[in-house]
Amino acid sequence: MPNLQSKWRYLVMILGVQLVVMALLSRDGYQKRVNYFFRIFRRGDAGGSVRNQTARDVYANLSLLSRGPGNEENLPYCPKKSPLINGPFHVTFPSGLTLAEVERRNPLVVRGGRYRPPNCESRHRTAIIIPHRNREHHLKFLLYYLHPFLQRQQLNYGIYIIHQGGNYTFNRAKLMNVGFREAMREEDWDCLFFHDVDLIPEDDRNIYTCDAHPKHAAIAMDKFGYKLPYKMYFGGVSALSPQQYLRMNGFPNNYWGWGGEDDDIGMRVSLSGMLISRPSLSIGRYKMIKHKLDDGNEVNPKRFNMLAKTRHSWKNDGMNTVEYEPKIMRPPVAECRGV
Ligand code: BGN
Repeated sequence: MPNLQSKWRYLVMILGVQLVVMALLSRDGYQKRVNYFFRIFRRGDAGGSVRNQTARDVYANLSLLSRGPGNEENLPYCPKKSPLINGPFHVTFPSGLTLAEVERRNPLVVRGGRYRPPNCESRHRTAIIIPHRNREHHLKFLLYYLHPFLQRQQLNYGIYIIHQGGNYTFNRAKLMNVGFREAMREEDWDCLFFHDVDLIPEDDRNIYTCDAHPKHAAIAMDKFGYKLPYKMYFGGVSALSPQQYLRMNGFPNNYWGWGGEDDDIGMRVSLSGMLISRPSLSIGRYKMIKHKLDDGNEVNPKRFNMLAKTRHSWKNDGMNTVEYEPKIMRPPVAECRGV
């Protein structure tokens, strides 16, 4: 039988162990892990199920919009905040979706993927630039969601698909430079969104207009657990005004294959004296269409060396050196520029 003294000793020991455990758990790293652990019990995942209860159909009520008989020259300006904004919407990838269906659901989009709000004069002109090759399957999903998403924001917009012809290795950043030049040739856009074809926005409060500094819109992607993979990440979807784009000499032309070009672009932002602006984590959310690495877009082994030289090369490689041979097509739901 333990006497009274040894009972006290046990009690003190247990209290001591508890204190040490609590001290360890309250340290930053442990706290995150413990919170994560408790969240799993509370709602099954990191926020997904709670959001889904309120997510709506991105096309809800859009069919009520139609062009009035009035004079289109004298429309009043659209309100500063669009009344059509709904917040989160459902994103799924149903089999059997066709471009004809996208066209049918977007009757106010005109040839070349252009749209203006029917009842008011938009305050913003935004071009969406989508680099593309062999991803028709992803493109139709992106267009299915992007058109109503942009219409909810009452933007005057145009969608440009920049298709890389031939079999040479894919060059995402150079295609963006081509898109910038071709889009600006056609219209005085005040903002350009550089958009991966496989990223679908999930919340229409993620407004596709430009900020005072280059914007990185894809801050929370499902493939990275809805948070930034690293602080300087600038990939997926970004937005720059023409002035900001030219100030950093556009994007690099020499990154062939996967990886590094977005880090180069992020470095150009700071090398040219600008900051990165971002929407909040709860709004800048994107779902990625799952796929394997494409043929012709192999990992670029030169990317480390190239990134090490960006601070010397950015002024000599970019919009001031881009060369290409354009071929232009105008399908109904997007403008298509092949190079
Ligand atoms: C990074 C890639 C980016 C890519 C992100 C997310 C590089 C350069 C190495 C210094 N950067 O590692 O291009 O967008 O991952 O996948 O590979």
